[in-house]
Amino acid sequence: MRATVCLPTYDERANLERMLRALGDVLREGDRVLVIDDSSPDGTGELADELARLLPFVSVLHRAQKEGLGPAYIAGFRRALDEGAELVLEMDCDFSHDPQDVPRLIAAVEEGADIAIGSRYVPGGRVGDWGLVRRAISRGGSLYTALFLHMGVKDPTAGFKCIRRRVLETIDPDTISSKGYAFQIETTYRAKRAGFRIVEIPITFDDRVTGVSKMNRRIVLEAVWRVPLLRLGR
Ligand SMILES: Nc1nc2c(ncn2[C@@H]2O[C@H](COP(=O)(O)OP(=O)(O)OP(=O)(O)O)[C@@H](O)[C@H]2O)c(=O)[nH]1
Ligand SMILES: [Mg+2]
Repeated sequence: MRATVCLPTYDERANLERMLRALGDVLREGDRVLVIDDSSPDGTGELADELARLLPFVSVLHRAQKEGLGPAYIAGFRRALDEGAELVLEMDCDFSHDPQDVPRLIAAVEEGADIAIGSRYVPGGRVGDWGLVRRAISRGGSLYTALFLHMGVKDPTAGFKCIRRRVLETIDPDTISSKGYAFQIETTYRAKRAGFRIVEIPITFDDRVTGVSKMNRRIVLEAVWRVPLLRLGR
């Protein structure tokens, strides 16, 4: 099944080339990478265009402004589906997600799952060099989500996923207004409620090596108020 890796970028100039080449090493004939850049001030978008000329499996979607991960992914999903992808992947461009794990996520869906989540919190999964505060926020977010949504997913805020085309066609991501972690929770929740089969594949998650984090308080607080609303079906 043909896969498209959606790779949202904002100021990832230092990571982009190495990431695209690493993905090129693991992807199969016909698989693609779609860089979704929100006019990064550091020129990531222009670099992506240059790399797309060199690497035939790469395309670039330029967006006018930074609106958060959710809107970037929604635009990317639409493009990937229009271009015929059977599998759509989500992945960060900061090497927190190891490109070497991509084939395992793809295989899980090809073997029958509807969504494969690269999970830090199932046996065999781990978080590398994150500080105590980030660990606490991430763990707390997982427990909080479990309390309200009962999805049986150990890592509901994970941003490393392989999603079957049919799932995206069913859950209508265009109507998801969440921007940050809540976007990840909501996509998985909609899929679960629609009866799709979700599996978690253990991964090691490492902190970004270069570049600056875009995580902020607003992204965390958005998840805090949105998760109970999801439960209420709003
Ligand atoms: N297009 C786009 N990409 C974004 C936006 N915000 C973050 N990204 C990208 O999304 C991925 C994840 O963002 P990070 O800054 O690593 O956020 P995080 O993983 O929650 O935080 P850290 O663990 O601290 O790195 C990276 O590839 C970012 O460049 C955005 O508003 N638009
Ligand atoms: Mg990151």
